[in-house]
Amino acid sequence: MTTSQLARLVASINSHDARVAIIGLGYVGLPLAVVFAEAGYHVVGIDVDAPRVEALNAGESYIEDIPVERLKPLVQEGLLTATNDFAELSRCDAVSICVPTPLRKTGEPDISYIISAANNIGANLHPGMLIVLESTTYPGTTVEVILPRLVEQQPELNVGEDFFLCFSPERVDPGRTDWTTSNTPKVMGGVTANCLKAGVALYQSAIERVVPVSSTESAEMVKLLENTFRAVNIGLVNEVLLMCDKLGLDAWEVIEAAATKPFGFMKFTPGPGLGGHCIPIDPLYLSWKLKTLNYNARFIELASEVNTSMPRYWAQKVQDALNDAGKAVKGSRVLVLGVAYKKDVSDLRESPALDIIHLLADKGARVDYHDPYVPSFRYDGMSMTGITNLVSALQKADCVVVATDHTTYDWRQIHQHARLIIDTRRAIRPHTFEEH
Ligand code: SAJ
Repeated sequence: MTTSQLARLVASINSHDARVAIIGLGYVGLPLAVVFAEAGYHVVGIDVDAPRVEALNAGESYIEDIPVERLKPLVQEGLLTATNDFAELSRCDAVSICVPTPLRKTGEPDISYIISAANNIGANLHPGMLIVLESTTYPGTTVEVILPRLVEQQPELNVGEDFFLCFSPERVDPGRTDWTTSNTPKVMGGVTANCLKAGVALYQSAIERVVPVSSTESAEMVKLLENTFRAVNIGLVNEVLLMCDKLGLDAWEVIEAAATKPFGFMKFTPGPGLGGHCIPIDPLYLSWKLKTLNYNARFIELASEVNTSMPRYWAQKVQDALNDAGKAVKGSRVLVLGVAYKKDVSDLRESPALDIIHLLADKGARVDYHDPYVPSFRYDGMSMTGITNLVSALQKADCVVVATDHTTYDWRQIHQHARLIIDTRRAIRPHTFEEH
């Protein structure tokens, strides 16, 4: 009786002879490559970005979560190599796809990176191979987009017998050290039962807990629920801010007090809007898919409407505050503190701080910014260089806007030198400065 391809693959996983490829060496792919290499596999990182490939092969890390002292030994031992040659896949037993899934300008999903990866894998598909998609995408992508592109190039191979296809959502939270790739539970769905067995066998050999679900579509939906949960709850607290404004209440006080409830409540905080390349985008993959099924995902649409309205709300707050001080926005000096999309990161993607800058500049304000993580930027048609002398800029500004509450800020100093502050993060709590 011939040994099944599954048995052969599982044997190579158990003996750690399996070669594992990771397509896409970003904040998801590189940590995953390191985790598999640390588990003892030979890992081939594949990326189209030549400088990244070069850096990795030199043992240099460009991802904050992976310090060089973790990466270098793996490269030196030959357990981790990088290339831009997809033909390497023909020598690999497993491949995880960790490529971006952005939105097009039209607001529709852009799965071009997934399609490119699927075509490259299809060209190198061989019996016994396991393919795991990790990129966040709409339910159905694995079966409707990846599978056909594998089978069309290797029609003699059958999924679940000759090769295995799974979806396993990434759960990386950049900058986090308590929950990492190896200790965060990993959901896994397979196209067939054998596919699931193959995916679980590989991932549980390197990750503490693997959570099997009944299909790839279920696994795809799990991730979208996780991020839609965040987008909707952030939208809710932003609307709580708008309501408290009308009621003359302090939204942060209300939320802090509600958060003392030890059960049945989860704290989110209002802010300048919704940034990052995940939370503002992933739920729209789900609402887009549901539209094709003639269903309107109302919570997602409403949350997006509220969250994207926040920069305008805060720009209006600046205008009102300057007006109360007898100043027009036009010609006023406004200093924005923090342009990254959230604290303690340098990532600008979808940052609402940039929308606030745009809106104020359009009203004629002279806008500067300071961000310890972003000395200068060119993004979305804007290019600015941050100010370096913070105290002097605080004193010169007619209004200071706290957009990103980086931990390194000295809020007492900011409170002392700024004549007018619009604080979108409630980072400054004067009562904590009063000498007791
Ligand atoms: N935000 C608020 N109020 C909140 C929480 C967040 O205004 O109470 C804002 C943030 O400032 C930011 C945006 O929402 O602009 C998104 O923040 P986030 O931390 O939810 O998003 P990401 O993209 O940094 O990371 C999230 C991960 N976050 C956490 O679990 C804390 C996680 O959901 C995923 O690993 C990641 O998205 C992803 O890759 O999907």
